Amino acid sequence: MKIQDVSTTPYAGQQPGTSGLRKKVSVFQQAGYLENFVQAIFDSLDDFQGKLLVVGGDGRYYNTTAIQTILRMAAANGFGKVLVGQDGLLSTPAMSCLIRKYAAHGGIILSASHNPAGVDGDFGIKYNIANGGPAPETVTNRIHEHTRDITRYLTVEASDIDLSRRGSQSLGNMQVEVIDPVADYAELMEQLFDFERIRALLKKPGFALRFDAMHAITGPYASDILITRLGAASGSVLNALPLEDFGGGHPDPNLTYAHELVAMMNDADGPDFGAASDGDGDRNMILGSRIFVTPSDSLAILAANARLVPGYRDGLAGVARSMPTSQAVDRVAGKLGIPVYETPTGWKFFGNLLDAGKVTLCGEESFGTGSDHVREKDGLWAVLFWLNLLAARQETVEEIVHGHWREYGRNYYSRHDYEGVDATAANQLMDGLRETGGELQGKTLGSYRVDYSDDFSYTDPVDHSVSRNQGIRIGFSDGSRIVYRLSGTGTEGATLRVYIERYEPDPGKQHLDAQEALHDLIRIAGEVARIREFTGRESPTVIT
Ligand code: VG1
Ligand code: CO
Repeated sequence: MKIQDVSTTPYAGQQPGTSGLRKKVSVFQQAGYLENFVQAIFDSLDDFQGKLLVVGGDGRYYNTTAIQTILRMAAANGFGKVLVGQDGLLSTPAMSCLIRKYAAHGGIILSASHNPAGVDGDFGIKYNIANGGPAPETVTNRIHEHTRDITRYLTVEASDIDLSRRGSQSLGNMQVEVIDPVADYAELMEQLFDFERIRALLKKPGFALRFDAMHAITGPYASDILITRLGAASGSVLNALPLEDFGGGHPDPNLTYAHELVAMMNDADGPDFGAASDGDGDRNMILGSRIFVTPSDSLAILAANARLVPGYRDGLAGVARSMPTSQAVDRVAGKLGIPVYETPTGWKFFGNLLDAGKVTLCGEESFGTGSDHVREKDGLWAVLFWLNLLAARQETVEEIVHGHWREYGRNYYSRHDYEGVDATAANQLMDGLRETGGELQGKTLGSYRVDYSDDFSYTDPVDHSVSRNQGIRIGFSDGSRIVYRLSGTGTEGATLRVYIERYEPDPGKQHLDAQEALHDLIRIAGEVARIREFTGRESPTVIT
């Protein structure tokens, strides 16, 4: 094997965001751009000679090109073996499952998640460590440092690996094994959930299910698990074929982008259960007949009912949620007498808590839910959890949600996104909030009294690392909250996210439309941050 030492110069801005490095495809296509970042990953790792690496992506444009480059570089850098999904496909949770199951040194995921794909779309790359989870900030910072003074990368001259053929091939001294992307993941799901019972539910006359894979990675996973293994009707999985441009769509499972499914579920004769996942398969949206379950409520409901599911029969050690996620799960944890942890946005912050056995379930308001079965959020896992609950409780989605609100109260919740705003203006808005924030305490805004206002800072309870500036919080004396932060996953301009929450214990007042119930707080949020003034926008681009 002849190793080539190729000289290169650094590219600015190769800093991983909330979830890996995401840029336009055209940026990744620049000579040496991908190679620099991959070499920086390898240069930041210890003791990987002869070890196992897992590689795969969400099937978007540039996926297989990038994989061939990475395979050659992995061989040149001294990995012993690489597992790669057939046709280069692996969902993010399946990647996590494989790293753990085969004790790999780590994995490289090619995905920009729900960001649009195609020649003019986005591409992304992310490194996961040996526990199967996203690299923590200590590692991503080290990778970024390496990208700043990189002078060379290593590769080998070799022809492309045939990614369509399962089995072993060699690339220099390294072995490449092309594997079924679904099988190991599906087996793990069979261990956690009561497939027998779900099968019986799906067989019930009149019970209909629709899963929208949005032409992204979950198509093959959903078809295998829901149709082949669980016996759902053949038309149950929509848009099942992964396409390089995701069919021109936006595989972000929310009320705006999954409108086709939402419309179907709102139909009087619509299905009983609906769900969708995102580009890389780690998100989930849950719908019942004419009801949308907010991700924050979903997390709380899964926690409250976990003992009904075989994998969680013994109960939960604790739960964790990202800071902007609603406090609904806190109430469940309170009742169960288990701890709840509040982390910054991004799944990488859950890894230490899961590894230390401090939490079993965790979730984010951004349609992410998961558990200690892997170290990523997991879209299909959440779908199976819900199906298991429906089967065990013999209730509809609506009955379960309404019953939950009656018992715990309802946390009205909404997130308003202002996408693609001017980055300078967005930063000025955040700076303004940081300055005025301190003066708000004790003040009254509308009918709400400010209890605290701060810029969220997190100290990891396991390794004691500190992450600052994770979002501005304004907390009110009745438990209501407004949170502001800028997105760390976008590739154009800035995206301002405003999260609004209000608690309603009275069952007689729990059935308002969320926007209506949060009306006053939404107005306050706009005024305090002077959103219109800074962004020039009258209203958000996406409301969830
Ligand atoms: C968003 C979400 C965050 C999530 C991240 C990655 O980040 O808010 O909760 O972890 O996307 O999800 P940001 O920085 O844009 O708010 V995924 O499905 O894109 O891997
Ligand atoms: Co995703």
